[in-house]
Amino acid sequence: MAKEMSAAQLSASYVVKNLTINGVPRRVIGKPDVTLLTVLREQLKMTGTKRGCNCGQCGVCNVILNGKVVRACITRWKSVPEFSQITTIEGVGTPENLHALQWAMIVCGAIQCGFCTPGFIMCGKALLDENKNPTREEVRDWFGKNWMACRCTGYKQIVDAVMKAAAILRGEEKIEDLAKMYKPGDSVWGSSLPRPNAVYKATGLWDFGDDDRLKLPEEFLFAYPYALEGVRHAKVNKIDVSEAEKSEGVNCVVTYKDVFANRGTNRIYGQVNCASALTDGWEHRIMVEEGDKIRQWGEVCAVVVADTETHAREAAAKIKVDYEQLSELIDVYMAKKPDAVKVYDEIDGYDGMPNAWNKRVFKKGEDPHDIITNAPYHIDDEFYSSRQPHMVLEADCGYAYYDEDGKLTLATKSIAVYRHQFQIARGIGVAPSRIRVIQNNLGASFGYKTAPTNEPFLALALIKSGRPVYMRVNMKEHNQRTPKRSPSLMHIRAGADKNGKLLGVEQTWWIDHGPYSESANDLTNKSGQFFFAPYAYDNMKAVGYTVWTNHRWSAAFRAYGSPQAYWGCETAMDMLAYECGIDPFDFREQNLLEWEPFTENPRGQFPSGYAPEVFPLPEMMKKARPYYEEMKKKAKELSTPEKKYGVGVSCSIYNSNDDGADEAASNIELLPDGSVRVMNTWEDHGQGADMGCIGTAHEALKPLHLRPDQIHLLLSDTSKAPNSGAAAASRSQVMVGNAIVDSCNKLLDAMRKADGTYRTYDEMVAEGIPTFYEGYTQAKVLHKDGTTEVCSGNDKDTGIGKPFGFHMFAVNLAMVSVDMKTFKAHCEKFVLVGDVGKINNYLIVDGQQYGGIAQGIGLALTEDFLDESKYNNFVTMGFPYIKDIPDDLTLVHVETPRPLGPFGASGTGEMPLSGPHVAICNAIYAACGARVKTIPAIPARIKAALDEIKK
Ligand code: MCN
Ligand code: FES
Ligand code: FES
Repeated sequence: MAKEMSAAQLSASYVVKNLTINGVPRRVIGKPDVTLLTVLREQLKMTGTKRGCNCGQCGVCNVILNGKVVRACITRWKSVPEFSQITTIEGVGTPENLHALQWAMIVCGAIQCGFCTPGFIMCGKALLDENKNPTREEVRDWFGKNWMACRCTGYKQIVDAVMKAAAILRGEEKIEDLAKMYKPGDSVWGSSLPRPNAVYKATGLWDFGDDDRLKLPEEFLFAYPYALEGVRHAKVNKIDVSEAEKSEGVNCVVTYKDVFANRGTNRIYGQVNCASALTDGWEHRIMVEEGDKIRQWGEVCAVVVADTETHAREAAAKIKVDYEQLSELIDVYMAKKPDAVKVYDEIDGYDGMPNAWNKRVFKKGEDPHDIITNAPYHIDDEFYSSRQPHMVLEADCGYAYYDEDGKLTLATKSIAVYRHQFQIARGIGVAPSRIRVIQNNLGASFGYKTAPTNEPFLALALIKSGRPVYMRVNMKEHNQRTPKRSPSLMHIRAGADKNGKLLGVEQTWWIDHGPYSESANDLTNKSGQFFFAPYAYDNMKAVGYTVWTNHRWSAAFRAYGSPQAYWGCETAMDMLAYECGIDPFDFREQNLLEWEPFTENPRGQFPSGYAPEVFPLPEMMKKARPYYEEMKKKAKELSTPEKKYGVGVSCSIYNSNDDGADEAASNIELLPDGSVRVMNTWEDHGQGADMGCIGTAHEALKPLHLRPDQIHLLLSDTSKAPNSGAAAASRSQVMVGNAIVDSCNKLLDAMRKADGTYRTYDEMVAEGIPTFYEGYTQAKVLHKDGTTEVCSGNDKDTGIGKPFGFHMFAVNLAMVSVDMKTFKAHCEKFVLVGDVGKINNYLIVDGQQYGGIAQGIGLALTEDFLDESKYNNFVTMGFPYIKDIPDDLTLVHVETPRPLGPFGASGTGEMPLSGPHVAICNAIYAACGARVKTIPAIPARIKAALDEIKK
């Protein structure tokens, strides 16, 4: 009889299986307890199957196992039956021979960042294998049942794709017809041409950062950032890494001492750029220092560099940190109390800095206080917005190496490659010119990666070990450690006359920015810049504070600052409408800004004292009205005492360039075969930078009659492309777009002959004419006389300035049901009437807007980030799955040309997330009378608001 195996033998034992993978018979060995995902990715290098949550909550790891869709991340190797048939995305189709569903996903615009795409295709294929004639609701049920998560698309285009694929499989539509959609007519601009990278995302060939890891040269080591979890505020006495250094496989352990040894300051610059801030912006430590403090959960105490991830994590577990716990300020209510402990004090050289460290003031007309008090109708209330988590499906990862010029190269999820180069340089002790930042393909960001996350740790690990390094954290760590949306506490007063005309508005607001400044001034400003911005009034005062706390540090999140601003003022606007006894839609319409081009009338100007370049809201309201009336009728018909329906409205306006003096560059080169190469740093989160560049350059170069595939792109590498700024503030289409146009115009001017025809590459070279041109642009406002003025920031004491030259507009309509037993609200229908100027690509703009609405629904009803020990996975953070988002989403595009926009465009990315949450919560009120003043409107808050009425 065989002797029983020891524990050591067991852990070293392997299970061999004979399988058929994508039609190929294979013999594969694996440890019994590893997952199928680990075997596929790490061993077989089949990286089309992605690793996201790694705990069964997202579906990016789906494969088909013996005809059934399974999650490879929770399927143990030992439970995979011998002789199984496994299909992965690599076995579904290739770029040359796409499956119907892959085609459909591409042409329906169902692919944005593409991180979820292989998982959706596997799941959708499993459905279509069984049912070639599903209804839309059956498709939605199927994806719902399988917990399929997409953070980008809002799901509608994915369902469109499955329906289209089903029609193809039934023989009712032909793949050849879809293929034709890939061939544009004369114009790429204004078309629905699918983005070029969609085909690789649909076939699993698009490598994200963690896919790169498996294909890096073998010299790469693994770097793990060790953090003290569970402690938000503490004084650190000692960090002992001696045991970790001796641990198996460890190359070195990096601490703050190494940073100082490298003459780094150990600080990251927070870009506060304003006279009102009491910090110099250098308060953000890279690594925890002995004698200093921990100021938030998950501060990195050391980076362990080892031969494998397992060894790095094992060593990290041996690090000992001796600390003294301090009182934790977990929200702005606590931090603004007069006796609150200070987040910054003498320990860190910011002696005496109050927790409210930045003050912004906006004023118009007279002080409105008494005007509001004496107004026939007024409201006076407090509103609170949540710490919304970004919930990307790809956890933070990246790698570092020295390039061929000896530059310290960081390949990460950065969506601000030049900014990161500058932000971390002093801190790590390396000149910016010696740092190269490259953007990896990313599984979305939604703004968190405007902040440096792993970049300094990667750099320091590379410097100390002298070896190239890779770093990743798991999804739980990612959720706990990455920055979030800033909560805002707003006290708002507003008054109207007896006819419902807005007389004055007043606000004091407090932004909880966690412990670091990270562009906080721009964020804080938004609540002044857009305070009742759609409306006309004579008198306004708004005073805002940015406040330190010990909760998550904040960074950009799509729509940056405007969901907070509109949560306060568009709820207040709704409340005031009811006070006046006027329908909220009519109330908004009758109070719209009295705009005319270049007006000097303050009633036609934004709170910063300038008139926007266009003001399409009157026309948009007209377009929205029939939907509103129809939705109200429907809500009335559907309402029962058990389930009540209501319709809500909100208006929102958001900027489309970075605050103040924004600029961008883009270069172009004519190539020997007559094609061109466009070079810039329009970083791609998944929004579609490739198509944005191609659409814009194609239109600008129309006289050359290029095909889209003759426009090559070299993007987001600081050594190869000029600085186009961050892919933030929905600025890239306008800013990078204008720089692209400028470079194209210069090239065309150089190529143009006297007779109006164009020189070939050879002719240019023969005549000694350069083939390379630099494009540049600045954000500007246009004056009546046709001159322009470069944008400028807001005065700290009055708010006056011209921060933005481009704006986006939205009217949001939501129909919501409230279950009167469970108090659960559900968004049943959403209509977005939007104006983003002329549209470059409809597939993309539709996708951006559906996706933004879905995030707005999450913001309104489910998403939050409270205690990190609980709010660290998609389910507890309230991720909106397909059944949380209605299929009934309607987009109405109003395309008012922007005078200074490239071919009339403005941006679109953030517009759809500025105001939907308010329309939804206003609809809850319309349905059942519950006025929720804190988002998310979870059942307990709806119930509490109803109980309030009964009192
Ligand atoms: N576009 C267009 N026509 C217009 C305006 C824009 O076709 N009139 C297209 C552009 O070509 C681009 C897309 O729409 O492909 C977004 O353009 P723009 O509004 O200029 O925004 P950016 O390219 O600067 O992208 C950033 C923006 C922001 S700030 C966040 S946050 C965001 C977003 O876009 N994060 C996203 N969209 C996202 N989408 C996905 N899938 N993932 C993210 O992380
Ligand atoms: Fe497997 Fe998320 S469900 S990675
Ligand atoms: Fe679905 Fe980005 S496209 S997560």
